[in-house]
Amino acid sequence: MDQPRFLSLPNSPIETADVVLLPLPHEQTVSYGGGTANGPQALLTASEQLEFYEEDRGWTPFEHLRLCVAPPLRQAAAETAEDYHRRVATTAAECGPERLVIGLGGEHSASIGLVAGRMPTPGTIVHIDAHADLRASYQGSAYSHACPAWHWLQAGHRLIQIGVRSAHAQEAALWRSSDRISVFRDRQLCRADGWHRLIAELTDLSGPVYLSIDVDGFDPAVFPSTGTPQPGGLSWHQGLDILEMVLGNRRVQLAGVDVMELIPDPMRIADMAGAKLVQKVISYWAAARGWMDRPRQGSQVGAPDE
Ligand SMILES: [Mn+2]
Repeated sequence: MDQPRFLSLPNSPIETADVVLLPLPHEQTVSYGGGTANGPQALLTASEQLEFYEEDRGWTPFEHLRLCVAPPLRQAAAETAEDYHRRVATTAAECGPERLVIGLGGEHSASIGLVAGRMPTPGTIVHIDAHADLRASYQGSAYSHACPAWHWLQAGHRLIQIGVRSAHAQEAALWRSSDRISVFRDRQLCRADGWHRLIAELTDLSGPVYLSIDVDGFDPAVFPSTGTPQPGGLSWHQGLDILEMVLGNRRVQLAGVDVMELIPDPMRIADMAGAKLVQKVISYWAAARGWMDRPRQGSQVGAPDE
C-alpha cells in the first residue's frame, strides 16, 4: 500500500494539510479474530463510496479543507513494540498541533503511541470501547490491545470510558478506586439518567482532549467485523451524538482522534461505517471552527455524475 487516499481526494503535502489520516496497520497481539492489519485500507477503499456532501452539517467539507493520508506505519520485523510505539508517537507529534490527526487502525495498542505523541501533557481521553483496556499487561505484553487505557492512566490522563461492557475484576476495582476514570456502560446509556449524566460530563469538558474509538464500542450491527466483539454497545446515532458533543465543544483543544480495531468486512458494512465515522469527525470538527466560511480550496470535489 503506497500512499492511499480518502474519498479519492488528492493528497496535500502534510505541511499544507488541515487534516492528516495516519494508517496504522498494526497487528501483533490480537487474541481472537485476526485481520485488523487490513482495516485501514478497507476503510479508505470504502471511503470512495461516500458522498462529498455531509448531511448533518449540510456542507461539503473538502471544498474548504485539505487532506493528507500519510504513508502507513507498520512495526518492522526487527523493531520492538516499544520502539514502534515511540515511532508512532514521533510521527504523530511531527504532524503539528494545528492539524487534526486521525489514526486508522489496526489494533488498539497503536493508540498508546498516538496519545503519547499528540497529548504530551495530561488531558482527558474520551474512550469509546466495549472493553476497559486497563490491564497493565496481557498475554505477556504491556503493549497489548488490552492495555492502552492503562498506559494513558499512567501518563496522568483522565479517562471517560463509554460503551464498556467487558472488564476483568481488577479493572472494575480500578474504576472504583481511581478518581480519574468515569465509566458509562452501554446499558446505562440506554436509560435517560445515564445518558444525561454523559451529556453533562461531555459538555463540561475543556482543555486537551483525545478521542479514541475502538469500533467494538458500537453495536455489532454497526461494526460487525472487529477482533473481539461484544453484544450490546452504542447505536450509530448515540455514537454521532457523542462525537457532536466532543467535537462541537469549543473549550476542547482536540489533540487527536483514532478509529481502531476495524477488520475488513465481507459485507462491507463495517468498512463503510468506519469511513463514514471519519467523515463525520472531520465535518463536525471543522464546522464547529467556522470553516464553512473559509474560501473554497478549488475543484477537489466532483460533479454529481462523476
Ligand atoms: Mn475493545
